[in-house]
Amino acid sequence: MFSKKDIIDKVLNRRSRQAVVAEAEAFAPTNIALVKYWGKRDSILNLPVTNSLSIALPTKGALTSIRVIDDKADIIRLNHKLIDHTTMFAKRIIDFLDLFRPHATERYNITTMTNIPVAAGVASSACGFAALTLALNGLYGWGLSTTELSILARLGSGSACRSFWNGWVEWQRGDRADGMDSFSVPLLDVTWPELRVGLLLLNTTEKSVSSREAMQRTVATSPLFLEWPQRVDSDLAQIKQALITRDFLLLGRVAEANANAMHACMAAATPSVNYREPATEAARATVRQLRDKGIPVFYTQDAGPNLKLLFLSENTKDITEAFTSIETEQPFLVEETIA
Ligand code: 2P0
Repeated sequence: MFSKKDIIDKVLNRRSRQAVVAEAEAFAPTNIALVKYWGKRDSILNLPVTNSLSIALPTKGALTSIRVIDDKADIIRLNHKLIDHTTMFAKRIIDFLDLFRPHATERYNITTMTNIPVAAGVASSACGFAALTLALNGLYGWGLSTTELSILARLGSGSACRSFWNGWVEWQRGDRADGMDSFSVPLLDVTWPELRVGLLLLNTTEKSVSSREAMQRTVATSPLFLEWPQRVDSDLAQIKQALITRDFLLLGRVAEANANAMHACMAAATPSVNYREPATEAARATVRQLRDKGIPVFYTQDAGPNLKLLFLSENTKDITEAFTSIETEQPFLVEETIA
């Protein structure tokens, strides 16, 4: 068994932990998995049972700045608000920073601005830990590769290892016990300018069961989880095929089925986990009705009640009429990031 510190030492390989700038700032986009990461083979190092595949939302994410301070405690701000150290949000950040402090008394001021809801199943921890890892890399001048950054961010939150690129990204599970081969790679040559991802925020309050807890419960108790790895292999192959052939119906159908299978796995856990709320069910039904009318639209859902819709630019009007509150993202049109 390896500890997180073992992995940090391997990746940093005696690099200095002396700040080279007064303050470092970095942005990371959030990512939405179309083939989900659900289940760990090592819950300390966040090593997954399977590969997963995501699409980045280039204008949605986290902008994080970090500086060393002469203080007794870290100062953590989220969207200008000071965060209490007793919260899970602060605890996870402090635990992550503990891995990097050059000495136990080094303290940081961390400011994060995000334009997505936190802990509502919209991958806030993914972009948050990726941005923080990038900011640390800048603060200490490590000059790490994106592969190395991906490995480090994974120690904060698994899905964060996919948040270092725009476009399609595959997290390769790896086989090694130390996880040095478990990082993400971008599928650089596959763009799809007409693709749209709609964020349907139905309830943005913090979820009652964390994805971490839900994942552990699924692996430990869900009989359906036995079939999950094989399912992912097949879904990944089909989605990659859909990307190569620009087959939107195949992409959408497989992504929706993969999300449904993940939610079925957690529903079969003991105690059962259910992130679907009445508004989620209603929105899923509307998606199906639109399809019945010949409009190609599909949903995916993560560890929260909100949906992400997949559709093509030619159907934007139909979708925004059916879902008036939807926020439509263009994954392959990189605009200004958040200020
Ligand atoms: C994903 N999710 O692939 C899946 C689908 C939620 C549903 O990755 O424990 O916050 O920090 O490794 O990355 C959310 O889980 O979990 C997630 P940890 P994480 O996007």
